[in-house]
Amino acid sequence: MLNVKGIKRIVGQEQQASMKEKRVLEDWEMHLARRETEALFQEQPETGNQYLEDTLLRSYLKTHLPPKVLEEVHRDLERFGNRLVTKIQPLSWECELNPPVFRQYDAWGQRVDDIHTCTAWRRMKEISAEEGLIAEAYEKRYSNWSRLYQAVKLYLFSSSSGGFSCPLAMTDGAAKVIESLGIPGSLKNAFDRLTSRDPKKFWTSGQWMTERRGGSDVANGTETMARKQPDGTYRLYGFKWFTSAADSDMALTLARIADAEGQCTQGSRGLSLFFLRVRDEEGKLNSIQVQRLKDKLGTRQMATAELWLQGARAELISAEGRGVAAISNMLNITRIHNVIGAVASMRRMISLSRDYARKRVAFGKLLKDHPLHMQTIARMEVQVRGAFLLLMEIVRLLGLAETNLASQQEQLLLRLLIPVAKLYTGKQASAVAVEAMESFGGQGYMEDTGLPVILRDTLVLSIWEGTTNILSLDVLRSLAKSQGQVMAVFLSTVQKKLELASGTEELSAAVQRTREAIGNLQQFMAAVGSEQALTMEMAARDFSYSLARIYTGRQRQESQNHGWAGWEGTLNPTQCHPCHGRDTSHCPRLLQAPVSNLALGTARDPGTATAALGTLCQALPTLPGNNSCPISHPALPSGTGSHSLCPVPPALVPSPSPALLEPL
Ligand code: MFK
Repeated sequence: MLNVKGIKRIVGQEQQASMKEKRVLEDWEMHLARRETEALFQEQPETGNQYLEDTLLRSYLKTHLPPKVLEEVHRDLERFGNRLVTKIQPLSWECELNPPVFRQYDAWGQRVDDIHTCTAWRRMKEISAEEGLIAEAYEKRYSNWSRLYQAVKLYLFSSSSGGFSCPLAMTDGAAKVIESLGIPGSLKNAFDRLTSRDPKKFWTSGQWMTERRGGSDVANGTETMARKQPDGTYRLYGFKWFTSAADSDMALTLARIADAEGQCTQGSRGLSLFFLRVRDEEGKLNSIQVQRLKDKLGTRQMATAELWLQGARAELISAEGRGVAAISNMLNITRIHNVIGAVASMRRMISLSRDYARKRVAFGKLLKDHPLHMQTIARMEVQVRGAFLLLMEIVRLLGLAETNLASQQEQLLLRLLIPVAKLYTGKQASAVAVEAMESFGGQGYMEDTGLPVILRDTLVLSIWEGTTNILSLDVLRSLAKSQGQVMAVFLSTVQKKLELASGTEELSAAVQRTREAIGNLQQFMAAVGSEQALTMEMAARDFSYSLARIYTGRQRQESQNHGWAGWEGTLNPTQCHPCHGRDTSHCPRLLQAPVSNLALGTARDPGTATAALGTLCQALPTLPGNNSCPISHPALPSGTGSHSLCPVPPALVPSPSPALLEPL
């Protein structure tokens, strides 16, 4: 009985317990259900007016532009910054969600080859004209500063453009080629349209260089043939394998002119440059068939197509056999646009990381209060600052060259810095985008945050417009063609600036380090001078990275020396009790504030904050196998890939070494 009673009691208790459990479970489920209807578990990172928030950009303009120009430019950029956040940014996302669609045949079997783009994409084209994103550089309202002003607008536009930066790059390149040819009468209409501010008139251009046999080896890969017509025009026959922004109005392209027997000269000397309209006035394709759209990893907003040229009518615009030399004007412009895209995507990722760090709580405090997180962002900030200053230097030199104000030395420097900057910032941007993505945790990996789009679009920057190795060889080409003069100008420019910076105490370690790097570079060049060209080719990438690091190191030192970003002392010894009255220069507690300020973009003096980042790392105990960088991060083992975060460049070593193989 007892047992039975006991059992009964147990059964009763179990029933009661399970009802209680059920109620708890129901409450819990209801609670979860309620939570599901709440808007967000985490706050979304956002950015405001990107011009107003970019302290380095604003202080650079303030220091460099003449006051009258600055006043007008500032007003326009502030307005443009607001337009970007409120109107253009939403269009950008629409472009991503509505990629171009290709329809080869209509319902009745007619071949139409229609590339349908979304309204947001077409609106981007109108906005580009309204904002004078190409016009600004050619109107030269501000003389040599017009090019820099245009580049700044493009930099702000780039990460909100939904991929429209690509057609703009090629449009700018085409306008540059036509301008460099003296705007012949037959190309006047095209030039006016490419540089128009009227959305109804504005044209974009393609740059069709890549064929089936390869994109880099243009000299041997180009099969397209040009047949002269009785009226002096040409008809082009060939297959263009990768034509970006295939919805453009016109294109510049390379082809081989066939003689009466149909024979063509092979190699680079057989290539000539042609202009063609993609469609006629009625919208009919110019004897071109669209084979298909490319299925790309990124830049999906933009139509890239394979095109059959089946007698496309074209106009020869270079001297016969001078096609590569003529299109190199376009290449140099699109490569600068590539640098703009790289700096812009780094800036965007860091701006979002920063905002997130101010909102996201983990382990009981905001991310911005975690020193390691701030150090990671600060290192990225050092990268983007160097890249930005390098970009500004290039567009400043380009502006001088385009207004006949550049000395021969400045022209040589420009020729060298374009491939150096393109190859270096392309790699930096991918590495920074990946690093920044991590700062959002799992959210960074979610498609609907838009962050993976930025990463995917960034990855192409080291590939198109010449891969890293091709650009490294272009650096060697510029050396060879100038018989070493570009290097002489490079070294004398850097050394002159170092002289100026050497009087500033905080910069002495950085200046010393840069001098060592230059010494190594000179030693390397002296040693390789007597070696085979193969040695130089093997070292071309490391060599180019060294040039980029030395030049950006110099630029950063200059920016600090001239206070391009303003200055207010950030180290206050009294804040640190344990250090009080002693040497505080390596105190992590004190250095943490400037590093956080650098990461959050609130540093009044980013140069000093960058130095603090280096000193902070210096204060950490050295791990075995470090990459012996005394400034940036001696605590990290070699091969971790973070060496280039160093505010001053590492030494060049002639043979490939793990520390130099990757920019990050
Ligand atoms: C957000 C950013 C958006 C960017 C938009 C991108 C849209 C995507 C469109 C594309 O991807 S189009 C494909 C891009 N393809 C390339 O970039 C080709 C890469 N290959 C090279 O750059 C090769 O180095 C090159 C084709 C130029 C080599 O050709 P060659 O015929 O072997 O060149 P060669 O014989 O060394 O040089 C011929 C002439 O051109 C020489 O002049 P001279 O005959 O007077 O001596 C060179 O000095 C000159 N040249 C070559 N590159 C130059 C240059 N001049 C100035 N600057 C340069 N970069």
